[in-house]
Amino acid sequence: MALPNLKLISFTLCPYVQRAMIVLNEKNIPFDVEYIDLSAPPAWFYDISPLEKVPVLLVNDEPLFESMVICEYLDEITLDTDRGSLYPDDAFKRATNRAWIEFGSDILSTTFEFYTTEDEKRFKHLTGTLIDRFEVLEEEISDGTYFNGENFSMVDAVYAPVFRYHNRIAKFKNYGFFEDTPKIKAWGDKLLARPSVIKSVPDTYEQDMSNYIKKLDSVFRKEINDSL
Ligand SMILES: N[C@@H](CCC(=O)N[C@@H](CS)C(=O)NCC(=O)O)C(=O)O
Repeated sequence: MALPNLKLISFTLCPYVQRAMIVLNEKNIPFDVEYIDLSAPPAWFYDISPLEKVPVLLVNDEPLFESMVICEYLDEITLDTDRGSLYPDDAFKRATNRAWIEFGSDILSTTFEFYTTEDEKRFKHLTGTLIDRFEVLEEEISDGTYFNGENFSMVDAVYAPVFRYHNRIAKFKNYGFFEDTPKIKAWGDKLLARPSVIKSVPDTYEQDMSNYIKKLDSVFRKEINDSL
C-alpha cells in the first residue's frame, strides 16, 4: 500500500517530536521535516496546531496533532511491513506498555520543570521526584536490551528522548539520577546509541540546548552556569 506524503512540523529541542521521528526512522517511512521557532511560530502554525504545540504531522497536507497519536498512526499504516507493530500482540501487555508511556511523559514534564523552575524548594522536590520515578521504573524494565526484552518497541521510542535530556543534564552536573538504577542506565546507553535515536535530532542539538538554557533564569541554570 502506498504511504501518504508526510511532513513533520518540529522544534529542534522537543522530546515529543523526537518520539515521532524515532518511529519514522525505525519503520523506514519517508518523510520531510520542517523546524519552526517555537518562540515566534509562523502564522500558518496556528491553523494546523489546535494546542499550538509541536509535533504536528501533515498527512497529505492534513494536520494530525499529539505525539502519541502520531506515533500510533505511523505504526498502524506500516503494520504490513517486515517490522510489524511496535506494540506487543497481547492486549494487556499493550495496555501496560501504554501506561508506562504515560509514566515516561510524566518524567519528561518533570524534567522540563526541573531545569526551568526558578524556585529553589521546588527544584529540590523535583530532583527527588525524578530519582523516585527512575527507581520505580527500574523494577519494570525487562532484563533484556529494551523495555520489553530483545525487541525495540514504542516504549523505547518514548524513553529515548528522556535519556537524551538526562544525558545532557549529566554532562553539566551529576545529580545521581541513575546511581541506584543500573538497568535504567544500561537501557538509556543502548537507546542513545541506536541509529533511529541518533538521527532524531539535528546535529546542532547539544549547542541548541546550551543556548536555550543560557536564556533561563532557573535554579539549574545558576548551578551549572560555569559549564555553559
Ligand atoms: N502532549 C503534547 C506535548 C507537546 C509539547 O509540549 N510540545 C512543546 C515543545 S516540546 C510545545 O510545542 N510547546 C509550545 C507551547 O507550549 O507553547 C504531545 O505529546 O505532542
